[in-house]
Amino acid sequence: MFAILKIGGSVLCNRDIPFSVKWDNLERVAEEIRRAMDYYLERGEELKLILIHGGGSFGHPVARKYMKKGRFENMERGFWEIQKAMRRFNTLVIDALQDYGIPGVSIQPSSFVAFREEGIHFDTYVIEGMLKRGLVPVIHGDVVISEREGYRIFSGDHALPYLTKRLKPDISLHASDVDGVLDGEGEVIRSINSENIKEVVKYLKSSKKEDVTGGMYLKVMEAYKMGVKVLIFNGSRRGNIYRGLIGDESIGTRIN
Ligand code: IP8
Repeated sequence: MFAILKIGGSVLCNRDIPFSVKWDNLERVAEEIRRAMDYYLERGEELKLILIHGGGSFGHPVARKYMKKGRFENMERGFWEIQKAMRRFNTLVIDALQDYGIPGVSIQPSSFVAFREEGIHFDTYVIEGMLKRGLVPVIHGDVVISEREGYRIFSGDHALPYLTKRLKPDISLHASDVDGVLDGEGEVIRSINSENIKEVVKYLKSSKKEDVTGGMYLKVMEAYKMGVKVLIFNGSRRGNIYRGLIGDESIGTRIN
């Protein structure tokens, strides 16, 4: 089984308090990944995993400090400071994984990823080599250089579709703090496929809750176009990370 799992910053951090970790959730996520790895091992299989995490209350507050009218300023210091905040967060995540015997290793986008005119520049040779050797690359949202703007935020939401399209995992998992893609009544839409995609997109586009569904609309469209099985689910609920990794589709919305 080859899975790419993105864990939203809100699962691992208290959004309102800079540099604050939800320790219980972090430990639970590591424990559930361990359990999923053991599940496959017991069946003579292997879970190949790439983990992606967002900026949480580390990258975001620091990046905001250097953002003036939509552009980054004073980045001789800012690049260093944002990178450092994300390095701290990434180290905490990887330490939690290592505590459960999960061979997580750091992939720091600010060192080698860029936005170029033709698209994202992101060489995956090393990541693929790590996967072959049983390591778990842990990639995070970060600040990166950009050909047009000078600097830009490279989000977990850039990393997930990029790596999914390129590496074609068996499953691409989006764990955030919502239960899935919701319909007008607030119910989780269990499956999005060629039969209902038009209807779902029409609803997400027309919804008044711009901030939430604007993001969800893009996520759903992106996921649908990836041509890989995608699950969008709530990673703050106990057991869901484990269930997602073993392919239980009842935990949220399945796309494709
Ligand atoms: O939370 C943002 O990553 P995201 C990374 O996945 C920084 O959007 C540095 C703010």
